[in-house]
Amino acid sequence: TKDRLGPDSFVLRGLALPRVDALLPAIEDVATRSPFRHMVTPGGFTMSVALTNCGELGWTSDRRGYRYSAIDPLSNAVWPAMPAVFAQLASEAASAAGFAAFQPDACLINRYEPGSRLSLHQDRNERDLGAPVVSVSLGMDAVFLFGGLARSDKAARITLHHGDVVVWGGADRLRYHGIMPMVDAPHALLSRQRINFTFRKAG
Ligand code: MD5
Ligand code: FE
Repeated sequence: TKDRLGPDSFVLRGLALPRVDALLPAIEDVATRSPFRHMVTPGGFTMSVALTNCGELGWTSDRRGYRYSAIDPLSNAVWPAMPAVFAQLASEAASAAGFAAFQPDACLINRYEPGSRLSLHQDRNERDLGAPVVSVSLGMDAVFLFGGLARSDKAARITLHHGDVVVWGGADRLRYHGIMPMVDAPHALLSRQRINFTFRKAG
């Protein structure tokens, strides 16, 4: 099913389910070369979400700011290539939501554990804000906060389940959003984890 979240955003419920068996080992391969790590924000806080990246560019944070980089600062090498099963899913999801010819050059992989959260923020480090963001949820359920264009706008709460794919574009691309603190409710396949990966056109 396809639920509309906003004027230009959609949840494609369960779209990733047929590919889970291929996605999990691909994530393992990425994490072997560029491990999940907790980055520090410019404000000096260590993120409760652990992250890694694949593709040409990866999102990073440190005391100097947020940026996309071709080099993983932990391995000092390029990020792992985007696995084919990732690119196929991103393209299928973008098409289903009405965004043709989506060619992401970055994939940020977030790992949540019980208690992890992502406070309200906008994603605006990508060069082309006309391109959508495609996000895939695996493992434990999460409560997604979907706000407005001002931080103080009231946020709607949407539960994202294992296998759901969300596409944000157009007028919704710069809306504030976040993830509520994760409840400890183990998932059958991923146990006490939620993995979310987001495809972006960053460069
Ligand atoms: C997550 N991650 O579940 C979310 C999914 C992040 C992040 O927010 O920055 O890593 S992506 C949600 C998203 C991305 C871009 C735009 C909008 C939402 N939006 O306009 O609401 O780990
Ligand atoms: Fe975000």
